[in-house]
Amino acid sequence: MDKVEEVKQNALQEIEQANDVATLEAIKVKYFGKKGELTALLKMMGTLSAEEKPKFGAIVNSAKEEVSEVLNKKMDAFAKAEMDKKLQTEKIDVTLPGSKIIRGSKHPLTRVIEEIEDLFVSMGYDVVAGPELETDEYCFERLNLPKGHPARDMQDSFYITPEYLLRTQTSAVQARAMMANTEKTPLRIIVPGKTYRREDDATHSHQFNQVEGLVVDKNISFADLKGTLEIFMKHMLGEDTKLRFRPSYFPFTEPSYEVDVSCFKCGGKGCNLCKHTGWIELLGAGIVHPNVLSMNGYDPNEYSGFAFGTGLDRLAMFKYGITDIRLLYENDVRFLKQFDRKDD
Ligand code: 2NM
Repeated sequence: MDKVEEVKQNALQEIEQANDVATLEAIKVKYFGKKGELTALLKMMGTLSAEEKPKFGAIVNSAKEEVSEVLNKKMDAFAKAEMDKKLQTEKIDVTLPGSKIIRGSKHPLTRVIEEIEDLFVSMGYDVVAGPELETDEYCFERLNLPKGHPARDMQDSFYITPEYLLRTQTSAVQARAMMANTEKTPLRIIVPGKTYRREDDATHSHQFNQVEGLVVDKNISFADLKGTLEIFMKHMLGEDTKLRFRPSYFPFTEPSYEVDVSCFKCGGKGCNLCKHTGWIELLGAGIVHPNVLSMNGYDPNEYSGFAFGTGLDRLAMFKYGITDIRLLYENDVRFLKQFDRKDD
């Protein structure tokens, strides 16, 4: 029993002198662990008589309880002190000014799209959107490209199933707009949006942006197309811009044209940008094929129309002097920051 009292006093003294949690943990192991001194005392009971056992057990247990209570109290005190210290040093002053977030800038493609939308809306057009995952029906069939048409080979497309593909051009939306207009009233729409083709280099991206326009009305002629594209290009590239129409082929228009603009770098004299021709090819256009009108519910004897399409990436590149199309899709802030404008 003297031994119990001695161990207890030693333990209490050590606890008293401990200055940190680690020391207290060590004391806990020293006295309460598997090979601890208080644990060892309990094990001694085996050597005692049946009469002595309960008495001795009670004394050891009361010593254990006393030591453990003092130990736990001191541990709690240390933990609290540590928490108080943390709360002090890690205090956050919510009234301090925040760190500045640098304002972003509009992507050059967004600028070009918005500029085009504003112009065409001012001329009475609607801006229309449609699905990027298209059906064969709207991407080809309703645009005068029946199955087996050689022009389908012109496009290397991303097919998802034999029926569904990522749209190769936004004209699919124009077919949708013609079908959706069940009253068959005149249409004036532009469709800006993402399109997809299987190509990828400095001038081609597998995903690119287009805008296509469609006007369907009575007595629409080539003059309307020419005047509209002139307004469009002068607005985008400068009032001095001239247009040149060359005959071409598209399945959805007849006649069809490739449209060149006079080089805005050299003014048509010839330079490296226009490959010394003075012209830059920028648009495709034409008079809507009568088959397209009738396949989408318009009577070609009553209505006529014009349509055009251009790549927004190319337009943005020319407008801002960007030399690699991939810069438009890399999201490099050093590139994007160059298009910051105060007027946004
Ligand atoms: C182009 C070039 C020429 C076009 C045709 C149609 C529609 F819906 F009327 F058939 N939409 N867009 C068209 C015509 C697009 O892009 C180079």
